[in-house]
Amino acid sequence: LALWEDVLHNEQLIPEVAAIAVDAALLEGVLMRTKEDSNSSDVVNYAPFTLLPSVVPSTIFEQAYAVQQDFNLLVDAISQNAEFLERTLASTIKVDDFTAHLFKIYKQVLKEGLAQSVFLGINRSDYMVDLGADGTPALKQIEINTIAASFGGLTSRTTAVHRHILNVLGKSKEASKLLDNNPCKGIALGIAKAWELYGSTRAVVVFLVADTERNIFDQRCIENELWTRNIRVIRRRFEDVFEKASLDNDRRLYMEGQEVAVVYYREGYMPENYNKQNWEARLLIERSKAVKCPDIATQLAGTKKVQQELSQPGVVERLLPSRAEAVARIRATFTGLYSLDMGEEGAKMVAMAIADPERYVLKPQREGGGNNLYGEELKQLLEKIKDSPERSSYILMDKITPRTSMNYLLRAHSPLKISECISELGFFGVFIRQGKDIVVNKHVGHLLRTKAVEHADGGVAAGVAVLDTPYVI
Ligand code: GSH
Repeated sequence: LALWEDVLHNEQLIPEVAAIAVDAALLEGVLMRTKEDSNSSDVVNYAPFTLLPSVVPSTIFEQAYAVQQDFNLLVDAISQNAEFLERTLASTIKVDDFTAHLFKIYKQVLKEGLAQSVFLGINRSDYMVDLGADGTPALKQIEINTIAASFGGLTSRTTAVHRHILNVLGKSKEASKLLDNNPCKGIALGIAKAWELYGSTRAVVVFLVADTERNIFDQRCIENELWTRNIRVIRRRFEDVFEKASLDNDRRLYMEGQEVAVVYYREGYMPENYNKQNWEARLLIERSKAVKCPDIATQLAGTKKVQQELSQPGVVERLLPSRAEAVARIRATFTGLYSLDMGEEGAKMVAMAIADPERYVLKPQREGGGNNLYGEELKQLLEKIKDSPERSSYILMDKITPRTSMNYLLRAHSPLKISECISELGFFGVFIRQGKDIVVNKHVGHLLRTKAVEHADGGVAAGVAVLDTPYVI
């Protein structure tokens, strides 16, 4: 596991190789707008990445690969189960406005009846490798992202950068072992298939994006794959939808006169993305005949409260009846998850977490990273809300202890220094259902992200983690 020892401590070599690595990233298009540059469209830099690939045990990698199609099925099953969503989210929507708003739209479109029978899911299930008490590595799910699951584009280009670095270091044998990875293509093919099923060659795909997207190149990777298949893509904001979109009598969605086949959300996953008008725009899209990726039910299926409920005995079993093997593969990745709902059980968990805050992570119903609470902060918050219904807007999860490794995290505008790091492995899945028929259920690639141990929480978009490549052994 001390794989790159010879390189890591060679202080003369590192700056030279780092400069080569940065140019390789620029050449390959591993790009992002930095925080500093985000307001000027003509300033671009490399996306942060590790100097060296990180080790992932092959058993772990294969397990995560094998379970992805099961998770796709599970997310889809939840999205179709109104009774389950209603019951599971009942306590959450009383105290969490964001989930409540999503849920209101969900109920509204269900009542009206869905205009589209094609469903496109692009999911990313994220894991860490837990060492447990006896040091045996175990794959544990952190969360599943069902909306705006990012970095499939850039990660498709990162492997080439790490291959080049290893070649430069005289490690061509190791370079040859880095697995090919192209989630960008898989995601684009999923959108293309949904577009085809929509059935109008004139219709466009809308990428629903924010005003300024630092991660625009990741989005462009997918966008450009669609253009090469003669599928037209337009980028629009909720504001544009509010001002310029409309439905016809058949609930076909029109954007500035163009019919929309697919809406692919890269925005809309957190409360800050919405104001009154944006909620209206979201409702308009949900009511429409366009294929939504994800539809509102699938977004709700990705909430922390649902994740916690799934860990209860019998729940996954009931959602996926007669799929015992899939259920076992899914269950094997679960770590301890606990409800903080009002009542005796919840009160017991609150007390346990206050007594031993280092054992747990406190998670609100939020996406986008950087929202979780740990240690002293966790304790203080729980002490404050322990007798209030507000506590049910959170769930509690066992803290995972992954193995650490040393690496250099290369980030524009930051000094070069060695860091003790932990990694998070994600797998992308693409799922398409038309009515009752599963048209696509695929695993389309992986994403490894690495961050310094001092950051308990946060991904690449939040400015914490960096892109990495798994060295699978
Ligand atoms: N709007 C940006 C984009 O479209 O790339 C960011 C979207 C975002 O934060 N997505 C989350 C994610 O995949 C899931 S909701 N984050 C991974 C990371 O930041 O490392």
